[in-house]
Amino acid sequence: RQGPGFILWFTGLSGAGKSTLATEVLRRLEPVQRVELLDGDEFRASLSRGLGFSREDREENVRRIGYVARLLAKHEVGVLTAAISPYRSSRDELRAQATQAGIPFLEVHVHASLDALIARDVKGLYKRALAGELSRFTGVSDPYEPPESPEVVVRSDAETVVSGVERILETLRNHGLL
Ligand code: GGZ
Repeated sequence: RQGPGFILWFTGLSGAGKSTLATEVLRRLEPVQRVELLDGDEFRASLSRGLGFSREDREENVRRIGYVARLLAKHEVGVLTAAISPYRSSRDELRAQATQAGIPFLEVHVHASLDALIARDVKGLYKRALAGELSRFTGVSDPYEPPESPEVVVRSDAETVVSGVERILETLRNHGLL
């Protein structure tokens, strides 16, 4: 079975679990739908190589991810993206462009408290940011604007990955995309 294309846009702080959730949703969709995951980290090593973390560079990175997402979704691919995408205006612009192209755009806010992220700190980035060794680190020394009406909110500090994944799949079902 091949469903329609869509963009499932994950947004949230570093370490909140965007990639983990997106990877798991991808795995669940693969048997029934052509799917692709566009990860911020991978983009920054390829199409967005050389971009830094200024507002301009982040917006450019997000625009590029959005552009590729639209190309794929136009051809019935279910596209999952996992980038911090901290600016509301950037995300809203992508939503408008997708909507105009007839592509369903669903935002997933992956949320955890800063305390939880600092306690977890898998990559040690928060420690470095708090020590002042990383400038412009989202949530510590750079802004994050949470979405105002995301289709899904996953509280990754209060719910299991399985539960988050189920609610995301349920939302896709409710939108007739699964
Ligand atoms: C935020 C940073 C920074 C700064 C390096 N701020 O958890 P990670 O490590 O693997 O994912 C983060 C990634 C952020 O890239 P994105 O493309 O998702 O960001 S954006 O949407 O804002 O363009 C983090 C790492 O890069 N990283 N420095 N200063 N995250």
